[in-house]
Amino acid sequence: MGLKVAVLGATGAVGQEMLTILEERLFPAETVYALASRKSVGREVSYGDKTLVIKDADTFDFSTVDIVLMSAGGDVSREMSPKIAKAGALVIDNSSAWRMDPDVPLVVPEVNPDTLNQRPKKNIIANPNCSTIQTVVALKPIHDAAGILRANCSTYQSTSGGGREAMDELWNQTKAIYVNDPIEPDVFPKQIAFNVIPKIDVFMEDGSTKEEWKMTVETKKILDPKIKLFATCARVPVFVGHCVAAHLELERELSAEDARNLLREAPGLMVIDRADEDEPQFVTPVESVGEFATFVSRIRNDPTVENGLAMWIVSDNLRKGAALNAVQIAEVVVNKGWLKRA
Ligand code: 11C
Repeated sequence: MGLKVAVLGATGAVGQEMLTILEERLFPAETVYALASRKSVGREVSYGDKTLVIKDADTFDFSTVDIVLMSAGGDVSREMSPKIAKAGALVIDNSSAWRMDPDVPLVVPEVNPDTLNQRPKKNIIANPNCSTIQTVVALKPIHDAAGILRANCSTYQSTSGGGREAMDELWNQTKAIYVNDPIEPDVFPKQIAFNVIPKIDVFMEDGSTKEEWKMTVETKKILDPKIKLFATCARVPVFVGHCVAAHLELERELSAEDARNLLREAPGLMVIDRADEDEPQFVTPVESVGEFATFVSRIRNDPTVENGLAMWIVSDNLRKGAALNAVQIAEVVVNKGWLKRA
């Protein structure tokens, strides 16, 4: 018998990608339910060539499904995930609510699949933050080969990381500027059109933002607690696709050419890197949209530190940074045979 799957938060940008990717990757679902808050009940969303009608997440009977992909924000997840898990469905949650809970695995299947050697105690698995996911996918092969001591990362994050309203704000401000209308920032703290904002999420006590903190603590949990990672995260006027400029200090020397070859062989990565004025090759966010891969370009040795290596990492934040990673986790779970109807 096939699986019964629910996508909670199905009207959001990530929820819709979850439905698309479940269908694209032929996830073995017999039935897929699209759930959201009461105000969206009755709306329609696409699942391949089918149309699903949104049901009310508050009244849905979760004992009837095997797995729930959640993208409904931290507050909803904190309240609902334990109830869903208790009803018997395994939760894969895209919010930050459970990521640092020691009893909840934080998983990127290409990086730490071993964390799923046992069924999670709480029946909840956490999906990391989008900029963390693409960073650790690219850092993992380098860390295995040469040991990363320190990573200094600058991010250039698209507006879709902030959801549909954030994308709309970029669109509306861009139009307003062309017709000389006033700009009124709402989702973002300052004008996003034709601008760059070095603040994503709230400020913490030490002056870093929560997005920067997430990159540090999540990388430690997923890849290696010994890695020292410092980040500056900025929002750029791009709709989809996040970029990370990572500057690494390694334990052992690794040439840019050897790094390129390692990354070419590693799962989930595609190296597009040619520093040749006649035929330059590097990836920008626009080219990453709709792709499964995380792209690595501009791989160079950094002579200003011992064993320095720099790279430019680009990924579709709604896919590998969110929905795809969640579906990949679900695929691992199916292969483990943990789901009652599998
Ligand atoms: C952004 N990275 O681009 C955020 C979105 O912790 O899952 C994802 C927030 C999270 O704004």
